[in-house]
Amino acid sequence: MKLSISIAENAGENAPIVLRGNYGECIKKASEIGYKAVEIHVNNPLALNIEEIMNACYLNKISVSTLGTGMGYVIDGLSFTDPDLAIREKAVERILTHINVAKKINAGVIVGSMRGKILDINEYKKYENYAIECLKEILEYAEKNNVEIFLEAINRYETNFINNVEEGLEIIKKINSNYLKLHLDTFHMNIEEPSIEQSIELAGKYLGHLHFADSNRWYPGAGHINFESIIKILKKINYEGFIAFECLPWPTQDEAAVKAFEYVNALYEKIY
Ligand code: LER
Ligand code: MN
Repeated sequence: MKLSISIAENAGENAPIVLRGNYGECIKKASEIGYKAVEIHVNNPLALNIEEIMNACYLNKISVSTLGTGMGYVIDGLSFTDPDLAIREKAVERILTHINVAKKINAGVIVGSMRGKILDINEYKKYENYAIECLKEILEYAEKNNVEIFLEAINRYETNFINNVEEGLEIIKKINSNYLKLHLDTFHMNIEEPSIEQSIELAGKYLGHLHFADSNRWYPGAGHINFESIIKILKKINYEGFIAFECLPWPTQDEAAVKAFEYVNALYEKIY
């Protein structure tokens, strides 16, 4: 099992990013706890000092699993469903820049909040087509650069577009690229899926990336999600991707990072 942890140089107080601060220090801390990778959340990927990050990863024998792109929506308001073509183009451009960085550091790129929202439910198709156009352009570039894109199902309180496994698979099949995979997050699944386990099974070979957080967005073990049965299903479908912890940094970032790792790692050892 490949465990990863979300890190960011800066993140909002209530953002579900565990380790915050200097990238080198976050990477070192993650490695010391036992993580195999880090997930970097960044708004402008051009601001990353790639050499410094690669060097810290090399020294600490750790990799970058994924780039989280949601700040592009939260901070800059960029989305694939914006009625303004110029904003949609900027959103695509931002993800293409993430792909350039991801290629250099051998990571995948997450598309979560940046797919946007359906602004008028009576015009669902129009907004869906905007997103499909953007995703097609992104996937064409991702294929050329050999970078995987992970499309995340997000709960109804954050968006009304692609809330669950079924809706995620529907879009993925429309784009029809081996480089576009489904990304599931246990926090969102706990709200949207009738059965987390059955939905993971339904995702099957399309599942490319996972976020683990408990029902309250705290570290796994702090809420009521049954991670033991989730790990059993992941084993059953031969899931080989990363599991990245995307939790609130509570009660402290260090405690969340350690407790998440210890809890999930112990369950894994019990099952495998
Ligand atoms: C992004 O991965 C996500 O899960 C969102 O809920 C963060 O706001
Ligand atoms: Mn997530």
